[in-house]
Amino acid sequence: MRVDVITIFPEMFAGVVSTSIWRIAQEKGLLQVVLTDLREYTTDKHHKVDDRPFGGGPGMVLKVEPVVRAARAVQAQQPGQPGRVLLMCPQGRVFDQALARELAGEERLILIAPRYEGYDERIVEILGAERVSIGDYVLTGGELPAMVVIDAVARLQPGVLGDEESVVWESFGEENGGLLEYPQYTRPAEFEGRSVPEVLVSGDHGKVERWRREQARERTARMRPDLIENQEPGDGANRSAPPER
Ligand code: 9D3
Repeated sequence: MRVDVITIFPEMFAGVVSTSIWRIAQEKGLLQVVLTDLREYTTDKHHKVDDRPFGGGPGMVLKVEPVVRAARAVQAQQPGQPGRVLLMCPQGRVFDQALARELAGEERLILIAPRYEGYDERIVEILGAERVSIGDYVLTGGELPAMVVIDAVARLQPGVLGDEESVVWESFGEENGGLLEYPQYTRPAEFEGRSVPEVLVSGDHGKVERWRREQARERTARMRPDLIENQEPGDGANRSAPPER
């Protein structure tokens, strides 16, 4: 999979792309992250990527020409495979595991990470871009959201994680049957007067299994009741459908 990122801050991605799973995925040839500096696609002498909004109002707006030129330039590097264009945007479809899985099946993604208060709407129209948000909180730009999307998609590429984890993912559709994780403990068995739950050291695997299922259900009901409400009894699938945007 090739992921292009169009950004005015490529240096923000440098540490992440060269670390951990991303580096391993790239070394194995499973993932190629290509950073493109938007400023290189400006045509004016001041390399302006933003301008004041028509009609007035506060803030600056990302200009259409450099973004469209940059996207077409990276698309031309792999003719016949334009790729899905994602525009990181607070008003977008909220990113979740279902979208991560959908995107993981693509050969090519082009992520546009804007700064500023907004962007020229023609970027969406011309590039056929899909708006993607990572949740309901306000950040200073689309760079971190782009990294979140790449991270979630990269770990779903076959071969990126160990076999064990990918098999779990395939058989359940959702990790842990759509529930939150059960609590875990490791050595020492006692620390500052706190012991690990007796059942975990009992050696009774059936009992451990039942305890974990119950803990996962109880935790999910308490901390994320929305995950339980959307569950079809028995199968662990989460069928909540986000609204079309
Ligand atoms: C005044 C309206 N603001 C929207 C809530 C303007 C605005 C604030 C912050 C526009 C862009 C930004 C920067 N954020 C992103 O570019 C962004 C984002 C986010 O802030 N939260 C969650 N997902 C995303 S994806 C891109």
